[in-house]
Amino acid sequence: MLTLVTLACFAPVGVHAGYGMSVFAAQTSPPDPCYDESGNARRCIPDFVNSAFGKEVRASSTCGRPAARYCAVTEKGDERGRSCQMCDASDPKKHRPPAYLTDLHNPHNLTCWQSENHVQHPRNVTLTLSLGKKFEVTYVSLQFCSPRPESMAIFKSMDHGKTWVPFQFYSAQCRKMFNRPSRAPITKQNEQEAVCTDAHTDLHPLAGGLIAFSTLDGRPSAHDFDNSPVLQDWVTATDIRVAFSRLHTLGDENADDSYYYAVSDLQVGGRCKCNGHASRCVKDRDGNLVCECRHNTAGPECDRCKPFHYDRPWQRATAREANECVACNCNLHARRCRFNMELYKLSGRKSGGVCLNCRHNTAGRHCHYCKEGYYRDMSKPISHRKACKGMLRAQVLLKSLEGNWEKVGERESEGGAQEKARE
Ligand SMILES: *[C@@H]1O[C@H](CO)[C@@H](O)[C@H](O)[C@H]1NC(C)=O
Ligand SMILES: *[C@@H]1O[C@H](CO)[C@@H](O)[C@H](O)[C@H]1NC(C)=O
Ligand SMILES: [Ca+2]
Repeated sequence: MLTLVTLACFAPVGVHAGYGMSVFAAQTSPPDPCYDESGNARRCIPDFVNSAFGKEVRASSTCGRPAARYCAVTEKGDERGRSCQMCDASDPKKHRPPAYLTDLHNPHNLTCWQSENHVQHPRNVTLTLSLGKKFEVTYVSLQFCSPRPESMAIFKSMDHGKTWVPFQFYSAQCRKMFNRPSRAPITKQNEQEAVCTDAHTDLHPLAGGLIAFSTLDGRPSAHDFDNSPVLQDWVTATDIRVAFSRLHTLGDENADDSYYYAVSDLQVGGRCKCNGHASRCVKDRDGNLVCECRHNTAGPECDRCKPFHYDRPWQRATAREANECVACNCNLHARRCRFNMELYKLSGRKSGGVCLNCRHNTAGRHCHYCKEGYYRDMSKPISHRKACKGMLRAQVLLKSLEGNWEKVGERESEGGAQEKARE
């Protein structure tokens, strides 16, 4: 829990840290973290950020339209009281809009989003946040202005909101609400499964409570994340949804205006997902967030090799191995190539690129010899545009005759050698 709070404090700072540095950066262009001092590719990853910061959140219910009274329950010793105020969406002093979920979090001046009163089970209230691209999410946290919910769930989408899978459930009654056991252990067999816990579901504290879901906490392969495609997939999300399923009540159901959900801060801590091939994410021409891909990779998540770099299959970078994409070797005679798995395996997993449409009268997998009817000009390197020369018909004939004579010569000398050996 402590680490989560620390991370949460860092996140908004990171968002602003870039500005002061840019002047300096203009003078001495900073080294590219995706390459070492000798220019060799190495793994690089974007900064850890609160990816929810400043983003729009859609709330299925928000108070103040029409203006309505709400009453915070207070406790002093054994005495319970109510402190009532108005929520009015048309009054900037009294509104509690979803934008307050992701604004700058100032603990001395909390700004809270708030739902309508008493949207109670089986009805729910959802908050939906689009991250705009794939992120690797480390935690999702909520700080409440109301008591924490009796039951809630966190979901994620990996396809921009088309489908959703549960990330985590919280409930004082896991079995009844979500049909799951409480605090079920996570094993290697179910690392990609959401669990339900009854922790953090107390009515107390009445305000200021925190819910922090750490995506890797308690998952056995977390220490070997590099080698766990299951967990890499588990932490990947394009969208986050929080569903508040059930309110705590105090048994005085007629005091509807005492029960609502209110949250001062929603954070989604993580890194822009670039598979180890980019150190930052930027807006593209259409305003979409994309990785700034290095290592000859391309795609929104650097999830494929860029054109002409198909000599070995795409792979995620690891701490040990950058796994950069490698250009096909076509001796400057082709602009396109494709990957061939058979050849790759035959080469001992070194090279599988096959050049397409060799030009300049060349042929072969690497455009490394002259096509039929052309001969090699040995005064030029094979990568030269004129390394392969055309021949007249008569010359072709002569050339092939020459070849035959050479073969005859070879055979004769072989024969000679054999005879010598017999002697
Ligand atoms: C608290 O935040 C609100 C909303 O951002 C702002 O209008 C108000 O002036 C702030 N109050 C203080 C005391 O800083
Ligand atoms: C929330 O309520 C809506 C409308 O009743 C329902 O369609 C949706 O499935 C519910 N979501 C969750 C996560 O319970
Ligand atoms: Ca806030």
